[in-house]
Amino acid sequence: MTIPLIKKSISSSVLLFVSLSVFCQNTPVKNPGNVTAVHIEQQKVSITTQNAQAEIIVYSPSIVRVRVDKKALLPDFSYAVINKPVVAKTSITQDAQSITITTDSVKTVVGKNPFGVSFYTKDGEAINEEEKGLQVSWVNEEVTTYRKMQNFEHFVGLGEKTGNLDRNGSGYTNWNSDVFGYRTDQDPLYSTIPFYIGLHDGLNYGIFMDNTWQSDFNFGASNNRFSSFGARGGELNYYFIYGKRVKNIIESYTWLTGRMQMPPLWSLGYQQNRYSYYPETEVYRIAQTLREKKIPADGITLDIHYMDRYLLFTWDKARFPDPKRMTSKLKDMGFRTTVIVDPGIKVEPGAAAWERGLKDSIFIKYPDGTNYTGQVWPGWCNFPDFTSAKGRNWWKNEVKFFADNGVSGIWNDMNEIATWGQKMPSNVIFDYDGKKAAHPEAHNVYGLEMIRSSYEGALQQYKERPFILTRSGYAGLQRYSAIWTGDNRSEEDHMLLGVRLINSLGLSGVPFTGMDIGGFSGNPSVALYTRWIQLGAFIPYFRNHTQVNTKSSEPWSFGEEVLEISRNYINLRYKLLPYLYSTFNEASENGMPVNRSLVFDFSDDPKIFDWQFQNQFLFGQAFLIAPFESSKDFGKIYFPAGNWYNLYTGNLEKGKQEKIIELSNQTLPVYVRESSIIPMQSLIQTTDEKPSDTLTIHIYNGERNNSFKYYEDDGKSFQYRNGDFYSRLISYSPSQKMITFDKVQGSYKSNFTKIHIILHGFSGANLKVNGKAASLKEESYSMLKAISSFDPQGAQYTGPVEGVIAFYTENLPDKFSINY
Ligand code: NBV
Repeated sequence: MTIPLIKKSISSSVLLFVSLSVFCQNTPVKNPGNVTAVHIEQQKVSITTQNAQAEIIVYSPSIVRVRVDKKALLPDFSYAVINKPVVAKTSITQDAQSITITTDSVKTVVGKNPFGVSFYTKDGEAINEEEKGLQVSWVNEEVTTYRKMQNFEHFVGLGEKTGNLDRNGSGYTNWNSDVFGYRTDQDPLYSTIPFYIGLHDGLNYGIFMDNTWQSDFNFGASNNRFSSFGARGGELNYYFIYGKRVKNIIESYTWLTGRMQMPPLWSLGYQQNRYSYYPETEVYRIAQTLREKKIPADGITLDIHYMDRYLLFTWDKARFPDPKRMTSKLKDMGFRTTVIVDPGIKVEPGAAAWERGLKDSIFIKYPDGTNYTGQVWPGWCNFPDFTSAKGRNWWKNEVKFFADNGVSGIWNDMNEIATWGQKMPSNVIFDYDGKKAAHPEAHNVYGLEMIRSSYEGALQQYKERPFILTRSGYAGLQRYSAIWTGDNRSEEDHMLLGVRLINSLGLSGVPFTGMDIGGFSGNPSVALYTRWIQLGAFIPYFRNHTQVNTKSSEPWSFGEEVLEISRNYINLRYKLLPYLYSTFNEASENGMPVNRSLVFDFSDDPKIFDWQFQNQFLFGQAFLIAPFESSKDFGKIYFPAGNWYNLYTGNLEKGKQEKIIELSNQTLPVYVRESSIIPMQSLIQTTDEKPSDTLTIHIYNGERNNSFKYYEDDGKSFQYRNGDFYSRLISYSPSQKMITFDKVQGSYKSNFTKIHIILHGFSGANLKVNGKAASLKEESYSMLKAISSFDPQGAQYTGPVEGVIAFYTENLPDKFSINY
């Protein structure tokens, strides 16, 4: 039979089918195929398809988990997820075409011919759908799911990722990497958080793919059809999260992966750092100079030169003859000491830590049972297996070394794992908590399990809140540690990228974040340093750091003017600590970011994705920060909906407006959102010092209802968990013309006995406290005065129109309200 004959005898559509199925049979891309069996339980559907196994599990009314594998699903295990499904009203129905799983908030439809999973609102609006025709697919062991690109879909989050706020058009890989002096478009960087938020048509959702293998996310990069996510191995395992607002999605994601603990108060102060301060006289000189020059500070950090030849759990005794005496002297001066730790333990017979590790057999190994050896700072090293309980316990005991020497903070570096050559072999075996995993599966969680060990070790040894800092990590890292963005460069672009990285981490469940202020590699210009340190006052972890052999980078190293500006902004940071600490409380209670990309509050305003405005963020709920390159004389700012007060002049700016503003190196553009409630304290030089007895609360007039949960505790212990905190909700209702201070909660005695309320933009005519005319001490006031010594040249208080009222309240009832 000849080919033309066949062509004649069958229609072209049949021909197409024949050729497609021939194509499919031979394709290197494999799919699950059709559903062949379904087993329904209360909140779970187990599915068998022609080529795969799947499970759909309702985790909560708004969280649905999907698992798919070519083989039988393995027993459940995760380093990231800490919660099990909660009971949620669920209805599961099926017909020949599909299975429908409906909760109170989301409808999941599983197609049967072929298998595919899509998510809708209860009203049937598409939130996130399988891209028809492509399905879940495997190319060898690499598994991917393709999601239909929705109209004008925006994507944000994915943790520490370079690029734009809106990731549409970009693709990313997760493989924790040591990337010294990375480019501003480099990918991947140090940590992996496979969680993003998608937004379109007023609908918002999150996707968390819990898979530790190297993973890839594509948000319409090099294609016009789909977004996709997948991994180079393991099962497709993701959580779909539906939420009305970005905030609800972050809350659900951090319910799954955990939230930060309250940080020690000192870790919110200014931290002085360089690679490296030594010997101890140099450390004292730095501490002393900070005090003499009246630069508030709480922390000094020691980089690798404190160790004896970089041997972990040692001190270089020539440089630091009596570390305990030094840390205690520093403590007396109001400084906490943080030291760096790397995972590499030098292979050196006689070296105590290595001998102990060898004896306890806690190092990662080759399949033949010999320890893996890689080269890093100390020379050839072995590496503890933090994915084994034994390895973690070993490390926890070693951490005693720091407790014994009065060290307060543990800074985990090089934990990607970084080794010279950056190519750990694939056949290195990790315990993976008994399941055994080779390097490609364990790599991305190594850093997470290291900080878990450091955190738990510190808890065990210190009995106080530990401060842990890390460079690498995986989803859930916020439970143990703060993170900083590694080896940036002293360049304008890096300062702005740092802001986006921090904002993205905040959207990805990690509120306690920092970047090297001033830049790590290279030397910043005077102007850049100035702008960066101003910005640092509004960064959750505020640390100045620089590379070995760079110029000095302490605030006094750039001349008198820069010193004064730095001091002004660090002062402001310290006065804002009651506000910041309360904001951290929110982070620890419900996972909210401290630094909030504008998408957090204004997700339906497409303007905020504009590259010109994408670096703007809110510091907590009140402050709009507009970072610009220090080299610019003018900058364009976008005010989102609402009214905004210039922090320095009090002038009002209308929202939904772009505006060109003049820039000065004296001030960072900062605006206060209308209706904001901002508690502040008097200036202190270290958090060890008690502020004055007066808590000053600034309230800004506005059209928006607002509330702020003011929070205090002892700043160091875990007693707050037993109710030993002081908190009260302060609410502002413009429609009722009322400000309410709720009853105090908790047993902690506040640091403050007086409240000083400063109303910005209110008319003072009829102020009443609890219904009675208030005998108020009225005074004309300005924000400039409120943050005295914060006195940028030329700024004059010119608004708001109706003036500002300040009054003291003493002996007020527990709950009180102010009418105006
Ligand atoms: O320990 C030295 C540095 C440290 O200062 C820096 O912050 C880390 O990101 N560390 C990397 C090792 C290598 C630096 C080139």
